[in-house]
Amino acid sequence: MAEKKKKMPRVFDYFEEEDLFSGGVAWCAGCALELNARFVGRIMGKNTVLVGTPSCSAPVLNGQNTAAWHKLGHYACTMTGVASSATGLSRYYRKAGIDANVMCFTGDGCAQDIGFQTMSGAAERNEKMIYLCYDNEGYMNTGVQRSSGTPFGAATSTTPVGSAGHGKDTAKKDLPMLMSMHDIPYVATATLSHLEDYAKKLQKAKEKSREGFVYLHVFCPCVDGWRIPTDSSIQVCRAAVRTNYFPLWESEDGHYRITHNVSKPKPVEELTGLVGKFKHMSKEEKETLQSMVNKRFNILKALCEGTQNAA
Ligand SMILES: Cc1ncc(C[n+]2csc(CCOP(=O)(O)OP(=O)(O)O)c2C)c(N)n1
Ligand code: SF4
Ligand SMILES: [Mg+2]
Repeated sequence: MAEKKKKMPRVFDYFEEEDLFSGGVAWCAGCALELNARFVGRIMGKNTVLVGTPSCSAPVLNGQNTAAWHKLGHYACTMTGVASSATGLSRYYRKAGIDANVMCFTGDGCAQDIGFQTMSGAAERNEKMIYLCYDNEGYMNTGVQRSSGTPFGAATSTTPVGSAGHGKDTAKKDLPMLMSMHDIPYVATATLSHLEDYAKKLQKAKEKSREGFVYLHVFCPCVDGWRIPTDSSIQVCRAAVRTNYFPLWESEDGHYRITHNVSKPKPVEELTGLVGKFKHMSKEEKETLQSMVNKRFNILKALCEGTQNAA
């Protein structure tokens, strides 16, 4: 008898899982980080320990006074040592025979800059853990300073628009690509407008973190720092994908694959027009940003083609 085909879960199925966060939490209205954390909790489940750092996620992950705001395990860590602390936790759980997902859950400022050294070290050692970076493209919790994840042209409190400058004048660090060069079992990008794609990647992350280091990079708009309306975060995520500003891809055991093909990419202006931090940009500056986006996407495409049939 033919074996019954396993039904793939659809995204709505995940919303039947328990929401592990309480109803009222200390994130700004419309913050993509809230949807992100709730979604991650639903898919990762209660046997997950989040290793968090000072950031916009900290007030919620830490809880208030004696009350917790979620039902996940949580270890509050320094920004510099998050991946080393997670290394200890992961090794301990395995030694004690405890089945747990150890997940660093940090902002871009930690992953791309302050905690980069220990993260890169843990990846090189192929520690069995997941590192999830929610990328809101700056140090939001301390007042919207630029990080190396801030894109070219964006206005922040340390790259202001005025007589001495016109937003950030260097490119955004391509951290997911950098992490994929560590030769780790799994790297993926995801965002909140494409939840089915994101869910699959979280499921895969769980499996692959039993083999070694997994890196997930999640595009996560900040309504306050980006100066966007509170009901527009998902629209901004979608525009980032449709313009190839933030392509959705994965690298599994060194095989790169675009997981959501955009047949006719829109000009990057479709994204910058929605976001206050880009509003001042001149035609030439937008062209520079567009050529940066094109260049990165061509590298990704070449990697996908080059590794498709590789052993
Ligand atoms: C070693 C260290 N440097 C600086 C800080 C101050 N600090 C606290 S939260 C924060 C912002 C973190 O930015 P990010 O990781 O991107 O998270 P977000 O606030 O954007 O969610 C900074 C710089 C710190 N706590 N530790
Ligand atoms: S400042 Fe930005 S990232 Fe932080 S809670 Fe508010 S909207 Fe979210
Ligand atoms: Mg940040």
